[in-house]
Amino acid sequence: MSAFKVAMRGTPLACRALRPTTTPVRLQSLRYASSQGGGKKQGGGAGKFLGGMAAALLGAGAFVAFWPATQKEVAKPAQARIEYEKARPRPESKEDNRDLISSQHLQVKKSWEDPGVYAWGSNEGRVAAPDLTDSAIKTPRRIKYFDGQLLRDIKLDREFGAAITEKGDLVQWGTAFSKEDPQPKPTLKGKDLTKLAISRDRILALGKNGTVYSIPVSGSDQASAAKTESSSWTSFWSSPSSASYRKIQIPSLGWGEGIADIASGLEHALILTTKGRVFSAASSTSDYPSKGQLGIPGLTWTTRPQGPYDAPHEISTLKGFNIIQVAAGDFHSLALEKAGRVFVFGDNTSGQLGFEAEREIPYVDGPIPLPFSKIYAGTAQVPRVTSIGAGGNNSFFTVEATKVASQSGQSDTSVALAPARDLGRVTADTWATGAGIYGSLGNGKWTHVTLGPTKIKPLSGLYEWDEHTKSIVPIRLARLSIGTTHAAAVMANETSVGATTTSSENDINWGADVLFWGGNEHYQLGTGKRNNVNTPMYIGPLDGGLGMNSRAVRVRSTGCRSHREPRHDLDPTARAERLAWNRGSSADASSLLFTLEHETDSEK
Ligand SMILES: *[C@@H]1O[C@H](CO)[C@@H](O)[C@H](O)[C@H]1NC(C)=O
Ligand SMILES: *[C@@H]1O[C@H](CO)[C@@H](O)[C@H](O)[C@H]1NC(C)=O
Ligand SMILES: *[C@@H]1O[C@H](CO)[C@@H](O)[C@H](O)[C@H]1NC(C)=O
Ligand SMILES: CC(=O)N[C@H]1CO[C@H](CO)[C@@H](O)[C@@H]1O
Repeated sequence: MSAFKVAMRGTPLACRALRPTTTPVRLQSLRYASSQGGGKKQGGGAGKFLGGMAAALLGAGAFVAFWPATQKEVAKPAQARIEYEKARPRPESKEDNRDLISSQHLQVKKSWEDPGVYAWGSNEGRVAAPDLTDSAIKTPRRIKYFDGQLLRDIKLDREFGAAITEKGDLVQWGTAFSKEDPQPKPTLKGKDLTKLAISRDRILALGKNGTVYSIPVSGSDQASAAKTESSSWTSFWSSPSSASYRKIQIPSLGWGEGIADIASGLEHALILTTKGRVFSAASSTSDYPSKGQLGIPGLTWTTRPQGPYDAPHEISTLKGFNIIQVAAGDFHSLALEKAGRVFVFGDNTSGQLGFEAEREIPYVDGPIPLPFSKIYAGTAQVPRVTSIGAGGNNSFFTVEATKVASQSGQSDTSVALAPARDLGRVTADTWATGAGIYGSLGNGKWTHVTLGPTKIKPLSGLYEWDEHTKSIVPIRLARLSIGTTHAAAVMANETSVGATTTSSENDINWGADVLFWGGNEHYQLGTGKRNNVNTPMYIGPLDGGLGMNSRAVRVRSTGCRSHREPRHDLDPTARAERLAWNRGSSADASSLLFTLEHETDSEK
């Protein structure tokens, strides 16, 4: 039921109906609180609804109503600090009016005009705020260095940060980069880099033409690389550049086969080719992977073949499967096949491989399929895994489940309950496995290990009304970003970025919802508090102020209309899309950025 109420959230009608008055604010926060308490009810649905309303409610300034998004910090609606607008001067223009009724609209506009990066969380390594010596940054704050910049990628560790600029250069900062001067600095330049993966002490960067570079995190190692790294490395040293790097040579690439993607854990990396093959490699200089995360049974430090120890090896068990995505946690790996099957390998001590309890095996050294069909048995739904994510000791899966008539022919009550019109209906679900003691499973529980995937209910079974097709559509996830103990998700659908000078003055822009959950001891969730959170929640607006919640902004450049002209000097080779999302929170910090999405061959 609540799902269908959610369906109304994106419609202009809903927006207009929700003019700032007290009543809806109260009602909604109560409703939300009760659905949280009910546990089994669609708490997420209600949350989503509230989230959707945020845009409309901003004028009322009732933003505090949002904080109850966790079970731990259930805010009493009565305590919600409802502030009313002081009598403001009459808005002079349509844009002023929009800014006034919606801080979402304002935020979308700001993100177009002043792109940049917001970071928060642990600052012990001068990562979240290189210019400050505070040990933690409690709420989103801009990293000044990136003001005005659109980035291609960014990854944060507790002691170092790495980003790729619009031009494809690598920028590094943090104390592990340089204790003396942790400020951001360009290091590897001119390689047209598009994507980053970080390990304990090395950065892997993927160039647009498919070259994979391995760069030491430490600036002094970069300077004296040839000396510090023993002879086995030297034969691969490339000609000197500002930062010493190695090219990772992928053996036996086929004709027309390139590198599509990279992912990394603390000690290992996965490399995906455009033909769906997967290679794994050691990626840290301090420890050789020993928990099966390479996916090659029998491959250890002592049995490894001659040559550079970080040479990639093809995972032969996956040969013949068309792998489209790879993901890596600290010590485990996931690979997603086009047909929707997922393979897991590596460390399983927290249950991060998702197997139901059969026997205790601390790790699995070759890929094994995770049977989601078993998990959906008896639901009259056929599951297909659509994306994977991993970080720390956790794994995440998004699944599309399609309603079908009972295949078994047995007495399956759910079929009897499903009217014919529901056949073919698609539900988008999100599942988590692994360590849950910090709340990173997002399932409302604090558990040490999982004995199989657990559904993140607030991110599952959501629907909304699609104005264009005039139908109810599932709300999917656009992206997941997984840190060591915390995670963030950007919801996929229904954003509004089309407000123009000719459309109604109530036609406002808004972005996609961003939710955060998990470990928070370094303030990495951005809530301003330190308590861990075990269910997805919104955080306050960027830059403080009168706003409601976290939204990502997604827009094609042609859709930008505002007082100040947005930047036009976008890299013409990039699809001119700007996104804001939390990405690359490898350790205890988070970032939200406005960035460029590149069209790579693999996406076509
Ligand atoms: C890829 O680009 C880099 C510089 O951008 C160049 O050094 C390298 O040779 C190129 N590799 C291939 C295979 O084209
Ligand atoms: C993975 O770990 C969980 C929790 O320890 C355990 O129940 C399960 O049997 C393990 N699975 C495998 C395949 O070893
Ligand atoms: C993850 O698992 C490893 C061992 O497999 C353990 O050393 C580490 O503390 C765990 N990390 C978290 C965040 O649970
Ligand atoms: C990612 C996603 O779910 N996108 C959907 C959003 O809604 C449109 C229709 O308006 C669909 O076509 C997209 O597939």
